[in-house]
Amino acid sequence: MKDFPKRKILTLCIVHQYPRVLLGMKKRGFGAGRWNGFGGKLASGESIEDAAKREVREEAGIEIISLEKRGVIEFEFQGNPETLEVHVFHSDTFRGTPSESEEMRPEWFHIDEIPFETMWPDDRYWIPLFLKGKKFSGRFLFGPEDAVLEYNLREIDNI
Ligand code: 6OG
Repeated sequence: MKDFPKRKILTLCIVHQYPRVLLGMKKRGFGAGRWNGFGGKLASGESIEDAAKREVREEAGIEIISLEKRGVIEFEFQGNPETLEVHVFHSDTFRGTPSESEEMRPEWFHIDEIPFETMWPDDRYWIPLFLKGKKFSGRFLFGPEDAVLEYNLREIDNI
């Protein structure tokens, strides 16, 4: 049977309280061993924004009060017909204290000490825009060992 291109929608939320960001060490599953924002797949019937809030609650134990969509990034892996469409959210207000879950271990990082070496390789391209308050859209193609083979990234006015 022919492989039809598939698209999976995911959320990614980074809490940014200047001069710190809240990241989580992914303990299992896709991206395990890397620091990242919090997020995941949509539950059925759920809006993208509600999914973003739910994932932060489940993974970091905090209740997001306000969030803003800042970016949409498409990820493709060479030889894999699936496209990941990741909706990136910024939040600066939440209730509660971040706590470890089965999936993530949260930690605050100063924005000058973001651990890019232990993050998905695309992050060093778009996180600087994110921290400057820009909106962006992009696409990354990964090859062997998750190297970035091609990418484009642009600032946009509206998202
Ligand atoms: P689960 O499959 O565990 O959610 N994600 C990525 N984040 C970055 N920075 N780069 C990528 O490049 C990513 N691919 C996926 C989206 C996976 C989480 O990981 C994010 C979700 O927040 C490939 O439910």
